[in-house]
Amino acid sequence: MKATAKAHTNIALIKYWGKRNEAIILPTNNSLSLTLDGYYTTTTVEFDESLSQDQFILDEQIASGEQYNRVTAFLDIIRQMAGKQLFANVTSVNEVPTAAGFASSASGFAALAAAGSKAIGLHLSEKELSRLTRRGSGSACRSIYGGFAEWEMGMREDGEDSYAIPIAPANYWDIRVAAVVLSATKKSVSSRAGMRRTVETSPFFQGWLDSISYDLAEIKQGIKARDFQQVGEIAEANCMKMHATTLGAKPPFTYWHDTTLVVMQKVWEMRSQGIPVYFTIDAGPNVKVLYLPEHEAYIEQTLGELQGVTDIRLSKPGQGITYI
Ligand code: 2P0
Repeated sequence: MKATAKAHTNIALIKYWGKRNEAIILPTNNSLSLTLDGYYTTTTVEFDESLSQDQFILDEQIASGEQYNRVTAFLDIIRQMAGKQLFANVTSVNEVPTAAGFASSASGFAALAAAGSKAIGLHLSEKELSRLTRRGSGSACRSIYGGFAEWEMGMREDGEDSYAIPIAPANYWDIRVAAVVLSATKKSVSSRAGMRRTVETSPFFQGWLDSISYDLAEIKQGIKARDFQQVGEIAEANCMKMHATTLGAKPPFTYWHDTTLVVMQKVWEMRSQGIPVYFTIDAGPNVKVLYLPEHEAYIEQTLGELQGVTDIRLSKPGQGITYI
């Protein structure tokens, strides 16, 4: 009744932005990501007949409130699948510095789903595990796989066909991601709230949706050909379109800070000098810069010199779920 699993976070190159069902987390579009080796969560789940409620310890602290509620709600799904009414001790350690601007929810729910389902005796395929993980946090369903993964939105309203599939493993192509950490205060609009507001009010949202199938086809072709320019161009353009939808929302908002634009402009400047480098940005101010290994030293130094940059963290493609 006990299992431990490790999962890495991922960065979306084609963004998940919009839900068609909030209760069971069904997206409005397919998304595609790269799993990263630098950031991960290790979680142990032990179901125990003597417990009268779940306990969740995150980074050696007893969790409560929203954090605790999301974990118990997710364990409820696992209990229901297994037909067992048992409570659990959950212990998680995050190697995802929140300051790096990566959501720990992706690695967190992927590790929880893997350890929890194994501990309770469910023998899930990767597809089933990804589908389960989606219920905790959408982007987490992509972290079941290493390397490139695509979350297929599915057509059904029960979510049975909404899960990630592997596109290419971690060792397929060594492309790198630098997380450029900016000195910024906590964001005022969460990704969940921002997504909802955009879907409900932004006239640009339909344009976003209409552009997805082209972006997906092009980026998959780029991955297949290991064409860095094609992958980078599409990823950067897709990120810009996602952020454009927030400007059309009511009330309008943006996740960018002044320093976000400084990094973006530096990336464009390096590119104009012939260095293949691109960026993507999630629901926050930090910028993730895509580059090839041979340009690592130059890019790290150039970005590190910018005002407002507090840290740069480098990552390679990472592995999918592992059991420990
Ligand atoms: C992504 N993001 O594809 C996109 C890009 C943010 C921008 O997935 O409500 O925390 O838990 O399903 O996964 C952030 O949203 O949302 C996210 P929920 P999640 O990575």
